[in-house]
Amino acid sequence: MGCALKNGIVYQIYPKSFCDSNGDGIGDIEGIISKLDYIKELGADAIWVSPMYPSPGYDNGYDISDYESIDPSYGSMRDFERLIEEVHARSMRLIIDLVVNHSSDEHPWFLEAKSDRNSPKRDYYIWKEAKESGAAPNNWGALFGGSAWTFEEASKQYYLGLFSSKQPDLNWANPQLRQEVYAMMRRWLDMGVDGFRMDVISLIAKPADMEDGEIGQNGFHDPRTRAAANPKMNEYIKEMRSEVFEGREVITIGEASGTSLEGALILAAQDGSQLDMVFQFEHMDIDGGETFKWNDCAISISKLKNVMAKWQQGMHGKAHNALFWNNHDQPRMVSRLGNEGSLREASAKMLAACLHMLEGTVFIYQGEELGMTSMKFDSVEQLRDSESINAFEKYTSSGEISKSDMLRFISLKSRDCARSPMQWSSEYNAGFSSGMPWMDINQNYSEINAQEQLSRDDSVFSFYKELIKLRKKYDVIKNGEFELYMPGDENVFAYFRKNEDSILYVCCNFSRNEIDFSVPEEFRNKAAVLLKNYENSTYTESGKLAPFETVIMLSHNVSGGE
Ligand code: TEU
Ligand code: CA
Repeated sequence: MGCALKNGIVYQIYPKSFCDSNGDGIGDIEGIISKLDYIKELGADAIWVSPMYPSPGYDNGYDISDYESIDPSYGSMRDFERLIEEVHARSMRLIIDLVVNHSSDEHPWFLEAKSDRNSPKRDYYIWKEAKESGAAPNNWGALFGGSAWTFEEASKQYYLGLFSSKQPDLNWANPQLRQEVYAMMRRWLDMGVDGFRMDVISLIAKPADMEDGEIGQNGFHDPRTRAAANPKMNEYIKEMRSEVFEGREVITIGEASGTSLEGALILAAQDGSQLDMVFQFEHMDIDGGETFKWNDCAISISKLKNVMAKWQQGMHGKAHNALFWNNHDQPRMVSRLGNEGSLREASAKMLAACLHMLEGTVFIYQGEELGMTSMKFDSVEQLRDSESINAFEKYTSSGEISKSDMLRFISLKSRDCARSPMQWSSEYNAGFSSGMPWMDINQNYSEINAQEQLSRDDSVFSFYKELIKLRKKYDVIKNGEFELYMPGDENVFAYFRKNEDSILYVCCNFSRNEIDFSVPEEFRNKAAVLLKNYENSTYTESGKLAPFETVIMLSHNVSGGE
C-alpha cells in the first residue's frame, strides 16, 4: 500500500465549506491551496478532498454528472492541477473521492439510458419491470427516504437508487461500464492524483436476489447489508486492481458501509489483494433507534469500547483499519460524546487521544483539530442536507415526531452538523468567505477558530500535533496489540497497546465527573507520561481522573524504546 500511510494521518476536506477565495460563498480550490501550509503544520501525510466534480448538488457533489471535470464553482482543471503540484510540493499526497456506486440522474449516461430502452447505456443502470399492480419491483428503501425504485415514464420501467432517485445506481455487472470507470480512474492517476477514497464501494454489487426483505422502521427494507455481503464486489475490486492499480502506487480506501468484520478482513486484507484500508461504521451507529438516527439516544461507553475492541483485535495482523470520529456525514464527536461548554477543549483532546493511539490510519475531518462543535438548527430553512430535509418532512408530516423535537434531533445527529464552514479566524464570516456563505456559520467562531488556536501551545490544535508526533515516534502505536483495561467500566475507555519491548497505556475519561480509576499495576511509579490534557493531573499518584481527562503512558518491558 501507500506505505507512508499505513501509520499516517489523512486530513479530510469538505471543499464547499473549507475556504472561499472569491467571495461567492462557496469554498474552492484556490481556497484549499491557500491553506495547505496549515494542513502541513498539523502534520498530515495526505489530504482527502470530498467530490469536486460537476454535480446538480442534490447530495453536495455525491451525485456526479461528469466524472472527468471539475465543477466551475470550485475552479478549473488548471486549478486542480495546481492543487496536485502544491500538495506534492509539501510532500503530501492527494486523495480524491471516487463515487461510482451511482451517478447523478443528470449524468449523460443516465439521460441517454432513460430515454431509450435500446441504448447501449441502458444497461449501465439497473432497470426492472413494475409488478402487475404497477407497484415497485420490491420493498427496498432509499437511504434518503422513500422507495429505492423510481418509475421512468418514458421507458416504463423502474430504476434502482439505493440513496435517492437523484442518484441512480450504476450496474457493475455490465463490463463496459466497469471499463469506463477504470479508464476514468487511470486518467486521474495520470494527472498525478495519489489515490481514491471509494464512496460506498461495499455496495457496488447488488444483492444476488432482488426479493423483498424484512421491513425496517422507515416502512422499507434496507438492502445495504445484503449488498455488502455479495462477494461479486470483491471480484470487481480485484479486477480494478489489475486494470487500474497494477504497476502504480495508489492509495485505496474503501468506504465499507454495511460491511461486517469478516467482510473487512477480505476487503482490506494485508496481502494487498484488494484495498489498503476500510472505513467501518459500527461505532457510529451505536445510538441509532426506532426512528433511524432521529432520536436523542446516548452512546453507551461500554458498547463503544467493545465495538472498538472488536475491530482493533479482529483486524490486527490481518487487515488495516481507517480510524475516524468525524466526517462530513456525522455530527461532531465533541458535541456527541464530549462537552460544548467549559470542558470543550479537554474533551476534544481526550477524544483525539483515544483515537490516535489505536492501530490504523487516522482521518481528521476539517475543524476537528480545533474542537469545532456541531452546528445547531432552529428552522428547516437553515438545512442544506437532503437526508435531513427529507427526514424532517417525513416524520413531522406523519406526526410521528413534533417539529421542535425533530429540529432538536437534527441538531444532534444531522450530517449538516459537521458541514458548517470552517472557522479560520474571529474576523467577518469566520474568515471563510467575504460573501454570503452557502450555509450558516456557527456563531461560536469568535471563540473557536484556527487563528486563536495556532497562537497557543495548549490548544486542541497543538494537542493534535503532539499526538501525530507520538504516532511517528513509537512503534508500539503502529503495531502493538490492543487490549482493553477494565472493559466493564461505563465511564472510562482505557486500553493497552503491547509489543515486544513496550506497553502503552491510554486512559480516557468519557465522563464530565471526576472518576476514581486505578492505575494498572505495571504503570505505578515507573512509567513515563507521554501526553496528558490536564497540566496538573494527579492521576498517576491519586488514581483520580478529572472530567474528560486523558493520560497516555509508556512503560518499557526489557531493553527497548528510547
Ligand atoms: O455515505 C455513505 C453512507 O452509507 C453513510 O455514511 C450515509 O451517508 C450516512 O449514514 C447517512 O446518514 C457516502 C457519502 O459519504 C455520503 O456523503 C453520500 O451521501 C453517500 O455515500 C452517497 O454517495
Ligand atoms: Ca468560491
